[in-house]
Amino acid sequence: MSHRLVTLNQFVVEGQKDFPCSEGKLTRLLSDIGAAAKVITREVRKAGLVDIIGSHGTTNIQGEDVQKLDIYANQTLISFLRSGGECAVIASEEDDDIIVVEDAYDFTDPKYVVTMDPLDGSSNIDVNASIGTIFSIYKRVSKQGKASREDALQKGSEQVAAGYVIYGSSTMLVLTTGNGVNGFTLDPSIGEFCLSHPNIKMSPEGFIFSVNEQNYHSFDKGVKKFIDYCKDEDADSKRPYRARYIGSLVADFHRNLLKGGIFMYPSTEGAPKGKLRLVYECNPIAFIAEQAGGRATNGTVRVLDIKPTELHQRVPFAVGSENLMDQLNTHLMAWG
Ligand code: P6P
Repeated sequence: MSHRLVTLNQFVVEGQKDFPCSEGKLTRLLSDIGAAAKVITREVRKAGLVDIIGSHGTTNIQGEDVQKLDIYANQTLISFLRSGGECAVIASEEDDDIIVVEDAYDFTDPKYVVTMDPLDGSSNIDVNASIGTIFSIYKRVSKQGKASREDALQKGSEQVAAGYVIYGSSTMLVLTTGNGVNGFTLDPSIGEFCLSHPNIKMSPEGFIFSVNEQNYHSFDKGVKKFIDYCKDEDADSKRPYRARYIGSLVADFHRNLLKGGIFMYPSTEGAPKGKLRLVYECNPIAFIAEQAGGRATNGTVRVLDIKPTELHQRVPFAVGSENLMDQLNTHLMAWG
């Protein structure tokens, strides 16, 4: 039986019935993000060619300024969000402070906040490893007038939607609006994100652990003991654990989402508060993980319960399948 092709926009419009008060504004906002992702895909796909037609920061043979891809991704998303009119304020990992979308106020009453990491893992571009765009959507909490920084400093539990785009062997947008997780693969032949992974669930039994063991020496004892547990060669029950680490959060998480596993970026000597950012990376990934049946903590508390105090605040991060999160917690409780 041929499967009905469902595009991202169709899926979100059909999902509007889950939001009784929906006026299509979230639909439009998600459509704007999807459109920006298509444009970013086009540039990412030819990144390898830049050296032929001019390296970053110079002009190419067309005389165009060749921008660093993460700056390009940031400007593309901001442009689509500004013109879409549904976003009151943007907080981007690429910008020091919030971007209040004032011109939207002239013709709409924008209700939403977007926080984003426009292109995470961009250091992997030169080696053609997968990279990603990560985003969260909140309802603004500021009442009237210009949106404020408080709008972007809400707890992750307040997210109305979150997603990421992974620019890998194909471009895929993974999205939750609070009713489960769905994956949409970009079909370049029609230029549409099509539903390819409906109702994604993270296996409650994962066996992949993903951590940069270069930092092992400076991990807390409980983290070391957990890693040793996963690697314990002498275990009577040969544990089928496997180590996988790409060094790109979206790629490492996406693999664990589909196959089960745990990703950790604990605090280290070089990053005592952790490396990953609560607002731009940990909250959206945590929301998706929980919606797929997984869990996400900073080692002690649920990530979505942490109240951000600064836009670029970093936190230690562990996200994954229930069994591995339980094992990590057991070792942290025993060893600290
Ligand atoms: P490390 C990429 O630079 C990034 O921000 C995340 O995507 C990734 O998970 C992490 O840093 C990798 O950091 O220290 O292991 O290279």
